[in-house]
Amino acid sequence: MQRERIEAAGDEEPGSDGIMAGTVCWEDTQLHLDALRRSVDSALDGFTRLPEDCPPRLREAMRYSLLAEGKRLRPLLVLLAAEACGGRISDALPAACAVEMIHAYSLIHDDLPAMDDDDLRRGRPTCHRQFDEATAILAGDALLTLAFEVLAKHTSPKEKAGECCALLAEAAGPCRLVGGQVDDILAEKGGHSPELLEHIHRRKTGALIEVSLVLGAVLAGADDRRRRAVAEYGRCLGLAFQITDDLLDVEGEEDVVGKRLGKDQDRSKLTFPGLLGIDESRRRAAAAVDQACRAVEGLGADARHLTALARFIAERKR
Ligand code: GRG
Repeated sequence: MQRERIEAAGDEEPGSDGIMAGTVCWEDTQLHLDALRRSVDSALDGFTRLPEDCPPRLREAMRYSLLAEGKRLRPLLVLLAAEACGGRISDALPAACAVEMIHAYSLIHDDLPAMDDDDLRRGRPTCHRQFDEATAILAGDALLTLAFEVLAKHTSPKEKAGECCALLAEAAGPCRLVGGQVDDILAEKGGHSPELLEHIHRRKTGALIEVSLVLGAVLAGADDRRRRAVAEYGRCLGLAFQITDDLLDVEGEEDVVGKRLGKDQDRSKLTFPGLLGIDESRRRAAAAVDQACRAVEGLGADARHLTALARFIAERKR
């Protein structure tokens, strides 16, 4: 897995002639994202160098999952939204890390035997396989709570900390991330429709993606127009991301994606390709990306990297 590019496996650029986003081409966006990703990784490392009171095994499990090579999509979205709204990357970095911690916790718990029962994540044994189930559950719990500690203590400007905690809690809570996960599990028992599928994914996958953009906008002090624009971008991007994830489960390469594939079909899971077929799923992902790009058109050149990233999402290989 290479870290120099934004994890597009293989050498091809998204789109046959490269993506031009405003005045910037994909290579510029990649360089920018690489630099931002390094800042995120270094901040995540810093936030998880926990004091001696934290049992070493717990710290190790938290860091094992959190610092593994993920795409860092959500923290990048926090930072790019802040940038698109005229804010400072340094102000948005703690929120970016908090969102990645929530994401990592949700992956650890999703992989547990009681849920998806997966052995492989981010190209390595899942947390409960590497450690044990109890440690994995607790590492997830600890990342979830640490996310809010980081947000409450390190948000700048300080007056925004309460609003950011509330936004993130709502997105990760019973009506959105957790609720979407519950409905996804229940949907395995039947009642399939495209509307239900979209409703589940807007919460299970979309909520964290959308809130990432909103947090960036809030920290940049964006007005309502900008905030709505990036939120709409996030809503559309979340959908495109999930459809692509479902397509990768059918068409992807296991060693590139870094997790077991074909499992949605094995478990008759509700998926976009399963319900709509591959071609219609691709069409919907492309339409959602177009809609995402249109949503941030009014933000001008500051949103160019958001546009390029959206185009990449539907082309990703992992
Ligand atoms: C346990 C509360 C709870 C929620 C679990 C995250 C999740 C909800 C389920 C994971 C199952 C899944 C494949 C969801 C589809 C979208 C998704 C979250 C993919 C993983 O995110 P990436 O591709 O992963 O951004 P990396 O490793 O790159 O960060």
